[in-house]
Amino acid sequence: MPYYQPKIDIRHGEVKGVEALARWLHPEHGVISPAFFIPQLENQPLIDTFTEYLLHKVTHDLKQWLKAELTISVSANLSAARLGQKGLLEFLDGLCLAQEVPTDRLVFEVTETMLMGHLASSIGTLTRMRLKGFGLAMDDYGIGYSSIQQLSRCPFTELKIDREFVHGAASQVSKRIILESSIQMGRRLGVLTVAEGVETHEDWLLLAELGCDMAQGYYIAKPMPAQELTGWLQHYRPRR
Ligand code: G
Ligand code: MN
Repeated sequence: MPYYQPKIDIRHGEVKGVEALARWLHPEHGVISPAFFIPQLENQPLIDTFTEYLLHKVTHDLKQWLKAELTISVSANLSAARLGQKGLLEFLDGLCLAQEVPTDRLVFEVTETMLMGHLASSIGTLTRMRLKGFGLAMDDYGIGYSSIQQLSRCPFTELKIDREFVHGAASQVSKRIILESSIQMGRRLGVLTVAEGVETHEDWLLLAELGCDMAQGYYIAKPMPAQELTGWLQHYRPRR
C-alpha cells in the first residue's frame, strides 16, 4: 500500500503535491521499505500487478482529495522496465478516465541513473506521456552525471535533487555546490526544482535563499497512509 509524503512550495508554503511511496505492511516485521522488496520483484511479472495495484490505489486516493477540494497532484515512481513496456500509456490513460482524474494531476518520477541508461528507448514514451498531460520528474538527480545536453532532450516538468546534496548542504561546500548548480540548471531548463530529504530548518533556509521551488522531507512531514494525509492536509498551515 502506498504511503504519501507532502511536497511544499518554498516561497508560499502551500502543499503542491505528494509522492506515493510503496510500503509493505508485514504482519510480523511491520512497515517494510521498498528497497527490500522492489529489487526482488523487478524482473518478474509480479511487478506489473504490483505497479497496477499501486496506481489504482493512487488514482483512487487522488480522486478523494480532489473531491474534498484538496488541490494537489500525486507523484508515482516508474521503473525502467515499466517505462519500456508496451501499453503503458493506454493503461495510464484508461486509469485516469475510469477514475475521472485529470492527467495533469499525476506526475511520474524516473530516476536519473535509470533514465541515462535507457535514454534512447525511453524518450518516445516520455514525450507521449507529456503530450497526454502527465507531469514528469527526474528523480534522485545529481548522482547520475547526466549532461545538460541529455537533460534538455528529456521533456521533464520537475527536477528532484537527491537528498544526498540537500541535507547538510549549508555546512558542506561540496554538497552546496551541487545543490546550487542543480537549482540553477533546473531554472534555466524551465522546470520546477524540488529538494528531497529536507530534514532541518537550516536545510529549508538555504533552499529558500538559493531559490529552490519545492521541498520534501522529514522537516515537513514523514510519509503517511492516505487517511492520515487527509487529516494532515486539512490541518496544515503554511510554514515560512
Ligand atoms: O528515491 P526516493 O527519493 O523516491 O526516496 C524516497 C525515500 O526517502 C522514502 O523511502 C522516504 O521514506 C525517504 N525519505 C523521505 N524524506 C526523507 C528525509 O527527509 N530524509 C531521509 N534520510 N530520507 C527521507
Ligand atoms: Mn521518488
